[in-house]
Amino acid sequence: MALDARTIAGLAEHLETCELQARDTAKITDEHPAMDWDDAYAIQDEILRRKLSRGARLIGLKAGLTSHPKMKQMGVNTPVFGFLVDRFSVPEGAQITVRELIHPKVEPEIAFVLKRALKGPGCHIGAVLAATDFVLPGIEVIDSRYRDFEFDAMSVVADNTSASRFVVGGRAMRPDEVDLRTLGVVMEKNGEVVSLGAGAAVLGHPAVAVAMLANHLGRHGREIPAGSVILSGGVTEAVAVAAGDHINLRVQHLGSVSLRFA
Ligand code: OOG
Ligand code: MG
Repeated sequence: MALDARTIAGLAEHLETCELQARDTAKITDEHPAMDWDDAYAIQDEILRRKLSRGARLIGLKAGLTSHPKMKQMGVNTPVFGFLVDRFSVPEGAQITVRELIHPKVEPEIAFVLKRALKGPGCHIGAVLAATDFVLPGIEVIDSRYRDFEFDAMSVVADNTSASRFVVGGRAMRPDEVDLRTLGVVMEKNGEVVSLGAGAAVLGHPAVAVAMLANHLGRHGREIPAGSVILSGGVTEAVAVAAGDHINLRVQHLGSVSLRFA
């Protein structure tokens, strides 16, 4: 750790205030170039602690920057992990008020729901599939608190990996009923196809992202709890949205899920 506890608490407060007030900020490594990975995750943990102390519930976790299209788009080439609280979750077909956000983008994702906890180190694709109750389509709404989505890996980790809102829906299927690698993903904005991909875009198999998450948590003596929803990371580049937009995500065999922006 390069930062002291007060600096970490101050940065967490700053980033969370930006989130709650829909204001952007410069990336925090500009002012704290010595910041390391442990600091970045400690800031994220402190943001979670703040939310839990105000009554939020931890409902899931996310992996991000797990596909080449996403890594290339953001200029960051390491997967990152974040948390999902109840307030981020919106119902199928929900309307999201753009004014409450800074510069939202949407990404098509494969979501996992676990029936058993997963603990690293040594977690692998087989363990993930065995512990998965079902998979389903999800749209993640990301909203980096950093100006123009300009960040590096540590800054984005501190900012809870741009987590903002998400919806899961469609048809839930057991992981042995679908081939998650060849699963086709089609995202439409206002009826036009804006991104296309297949599950394999995420680290060769989206379950690998979940295994990496379990191994990441395992290094800190933590696990992915049973019942968690896990977003495995954008399959394609994220797409900017504005008031009036309608987003529909169709995933092969898993039906579709949609969101509106107003
Ligand atoms: C970071 C979050 C990335 C994903 O699915 O790749 C992410 C960002 O791009 O702002 O959630
Ligand atoms: Mg994402």
